[in-house]
Amino acid sequence: MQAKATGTRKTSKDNNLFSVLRAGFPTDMRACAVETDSGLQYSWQDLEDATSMVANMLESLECPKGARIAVQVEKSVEAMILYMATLRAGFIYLPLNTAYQSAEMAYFIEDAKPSVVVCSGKNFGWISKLAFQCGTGYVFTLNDDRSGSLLERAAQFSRKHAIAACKADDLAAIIYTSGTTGRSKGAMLSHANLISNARVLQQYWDWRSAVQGGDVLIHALPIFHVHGLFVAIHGALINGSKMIWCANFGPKVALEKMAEATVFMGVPTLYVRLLGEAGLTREAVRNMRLFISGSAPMLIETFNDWQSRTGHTILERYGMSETVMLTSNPCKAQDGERVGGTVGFPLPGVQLRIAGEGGVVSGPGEIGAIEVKGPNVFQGYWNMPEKTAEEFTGDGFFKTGDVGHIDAQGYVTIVGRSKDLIISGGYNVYPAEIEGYINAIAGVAESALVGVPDADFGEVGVAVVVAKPGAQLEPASIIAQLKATLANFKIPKRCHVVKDLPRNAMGKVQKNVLRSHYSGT
Ligand code: MLC
Ligand code: AMP
Repeated sequence: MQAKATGTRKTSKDNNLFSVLRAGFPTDMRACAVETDSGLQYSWQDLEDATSMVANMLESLECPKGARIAVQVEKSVEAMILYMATLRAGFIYLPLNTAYQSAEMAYFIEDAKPSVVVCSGKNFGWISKLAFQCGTGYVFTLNDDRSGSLLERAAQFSRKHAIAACKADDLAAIIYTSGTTGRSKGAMLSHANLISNARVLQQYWDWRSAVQGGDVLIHALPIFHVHGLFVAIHGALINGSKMIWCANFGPKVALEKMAEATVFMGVPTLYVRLLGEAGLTREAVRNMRLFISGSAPMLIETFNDWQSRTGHTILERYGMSETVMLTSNPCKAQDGERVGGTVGFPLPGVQLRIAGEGGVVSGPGEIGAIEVKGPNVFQGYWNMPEKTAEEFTGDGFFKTGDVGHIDAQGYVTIVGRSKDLIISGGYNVYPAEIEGYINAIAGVAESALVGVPDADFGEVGVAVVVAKPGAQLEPASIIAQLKATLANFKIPKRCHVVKDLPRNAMGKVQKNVLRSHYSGT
């Protein structure tokens, strides 16, 4: 595992990520902190009051130190307030994708054993049953219209709250990422991990204070993954910058909001969809300072089209759940140019190296496994010490599972992945998990899921399935059965039933053969 930073054992409220974000709030607490696409306004004082009330409420439950607060709710400002309040009270936030269905939720709840679960009112019946069976003490509801038992209960609590003291390496959040074996792993991120990354990005992306004209962020991403939850929210809060809050991404609304905003963050699909809008012109984005893309590879055509349509050069950056942000193309001219197809330089404090067959490679352009070390690198996988140990080198570098190279100027390019992973519209889909579900369908002998290029989502899954002797399989029925069980983004967009799967001399399925055969089908 990675070496621990010094001073991590001291307990102080200054180690709490919430303190650091709170210190960024502007002096004028009446100013607008968040404006929603439905016209609601929240001042900085509203955030201070509401996070205090929810934090007091959470503390009143007398959960043990290190308790997990698992949350599966639709995007709302109140959901962000719940995240901030969890930090404020010193508990561990565990966000869950709203697309997860019961089998997926059962796994997370059984694995993480949260003390508190917060879900949408419409899911209370089945989620509370699951949670209480696993020993969860409290299940609250929170809806995107500000109704639900969480806020009703919090309304009875004080607007004053003393931020919980913690150690720097105490956990702030657990982010589940699927695994190549099909079992999701909870990446444990400490307050220090998240604080270091938020501070580095504030500097590197040159966030402007109110005095410098004041950045305004369009927040259009989901808030259960690193990109929307940490990179976007922390970026705005630590800088005291207003957020324009979109409950869902819609290219028309996002484009309209650009007249009042300066920063936009998106996965490549969001840029592809914005490029589909005739209204995307230089004039429409004249107020914008910075467009940031990440979470998935961006096609060079998208990068170039954006430049010619808007006059702006997208800043591509690279990160992951286990490490938050690792590299970024330059923001300020003095740091260099933004080069399309690359993910830029390692961020200040991040060590990034390329490991080849015989050890660390030194020559520019040599391709190998990307390994990283730094104050942003996570504390390990929840309840999986052996898996954690496997993912670190002897000298404390984390093996990202991404493959790339570094050029003579120091720009990092990702060329592929050693992990069998499909990234679709910025969501990760692990073939092993989906194949497990397909193989469990009656009449299926075996299957393979491969990622093929897609103009909208970048990559989408295609399932190739072999039937047991005598069994009749219908692709539509396979898809329908998967839809009944799995999160929607994991569903293969197409399914083919074949006689057998191509294998190499070792008997291993040749996914590259399937990928090229089914591309464009
Ligand atoms: C939705 N669908 C998807 C999908 N999203 N299928 C594959 N991949 C996806 N990402 C399904 C829907 O269920 C629907 O299926 C069909 O595709 C069309 O849906 P849609 O209406 O077009 O989808 P939409 O709701 O508009 O969502 C698309 C999207 C969303 C791109 C806005 O996927 C999204 O917000 N992605 C961002 C993910 C993200 O934040 N990633 C960050 C991870 S952090 P059907 O069958 O019902 O029609 C990370 C680290 C880092 O990676 O570096 O940042
Ligand atoms: P997640 O597990 O959801 O955090 O996804 C992290 C993975 O997304 C990384 O390991 C990369 O494979 C991929 N990724 C993130 N940013 C980029 C990027 N800018 N370009 C290519 N891949 C990226």
